[in-house]
Amino acid sequence: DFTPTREDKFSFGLWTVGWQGVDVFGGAVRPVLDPAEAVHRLSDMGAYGITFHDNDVFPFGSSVAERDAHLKPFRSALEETGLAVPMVTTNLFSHPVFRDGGFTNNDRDVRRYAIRKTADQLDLAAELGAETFVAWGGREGAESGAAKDVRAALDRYKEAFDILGSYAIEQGYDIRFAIEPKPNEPRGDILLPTIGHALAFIESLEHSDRVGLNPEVGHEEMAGLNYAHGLAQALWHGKLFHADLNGQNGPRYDQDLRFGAGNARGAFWTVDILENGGYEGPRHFDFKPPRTEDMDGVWASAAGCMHNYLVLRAKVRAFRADPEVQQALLDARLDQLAQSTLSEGETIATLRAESFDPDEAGRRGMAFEHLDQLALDHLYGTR
Ligand code: GLT
Ligand code: MN
Ligand code: MN
Ligand code: MN
Repeated sequence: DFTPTREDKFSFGLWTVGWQGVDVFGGAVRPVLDPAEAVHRLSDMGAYGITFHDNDVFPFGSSVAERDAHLKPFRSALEETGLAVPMVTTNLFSHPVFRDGGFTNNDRDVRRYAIRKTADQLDLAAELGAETFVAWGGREGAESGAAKDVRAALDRYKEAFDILGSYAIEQGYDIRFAIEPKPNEPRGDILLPTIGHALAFIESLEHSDRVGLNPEVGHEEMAGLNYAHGLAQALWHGKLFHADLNGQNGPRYDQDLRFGAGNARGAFWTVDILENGGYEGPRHFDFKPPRTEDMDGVWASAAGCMHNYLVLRAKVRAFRADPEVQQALLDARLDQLAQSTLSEGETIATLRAESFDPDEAGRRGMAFEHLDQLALDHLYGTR
């Protein structure tokens, strides 16, 4: 039975089911989705949470009164359904003022405005009990060389996170920031393009303990990278604060397909690391129901994200529990990889004193193909 429940911790961005299909080549194909209706629909479908940008709920430039008026029905829907708001984020990319980005815009007044806009949204995030504040810097970047001094831009990027981190601490907000890397689109080249770039950047921040990652499937795969490996390294650094799940077919434009579509084998290993790697956060879907769909298709696509996750989770569990897989893991020496290379007290001298025959060791096969075939058999449903 693949019926989603709240314990599965599925959450959706309001901008995903609410995407009207506007792209570079055409306008809206679907009606505006009322945020309160999205809350009810997602709750009925078995999701536990909804996430949003400020301007997904109230228009850019809203006064405090206008903002509250737009938030009112949304808040009521949250109360009626008990749906959580685990994550909140700011739109620093749609309005023309952000044409060159927010935190790293060459214009100083725009950067100051971007920080203020984010602080306002941080207040709302804390009020709604969000644990995570995502920062996707989609407009932070360049199309040309001299236009962006990358080192200065990184100084400004750091400055923004340092200021916002201090603000969150001063306000007593129990909230962590999660940077979402992306290599390109909408900018020709985006700053902090991959998990690795972002991890290195985070270490330079004043409140680095409060800043981690929100990696997205498609964004890593656009760069030809292995998403599950990226998640594993983020976990290793203690930095996997959130995850954007969707589907992608290799290096091309950001497809934002429903989770499980696109690279299905990658999705299997994604679920494996999320379920078995110590991640406890939401399973957040950031997809765009294709422009071919009407609203029925949108909800079918959203249901598909959760269904595919649950199907893959069952397959991953069966794979890990399979005795033949456990033997194959031993044959592939995963138990040895988990062991320290030198034992307590051993030194380089110990290694020099031991006899090792590289030719003999060089003849050993690793037995990985059999192991991977077992995984594929589980994935294909032939085991
Ligand atoms: C935008 C982007 C996503 C980000 C969202 C958060 S907005 O839709 O394509 O990948 O996660 O800002
Ligand atoms: Mn995303
Ligand atoms: Mn994307
Ligand atoms: Mn997206």
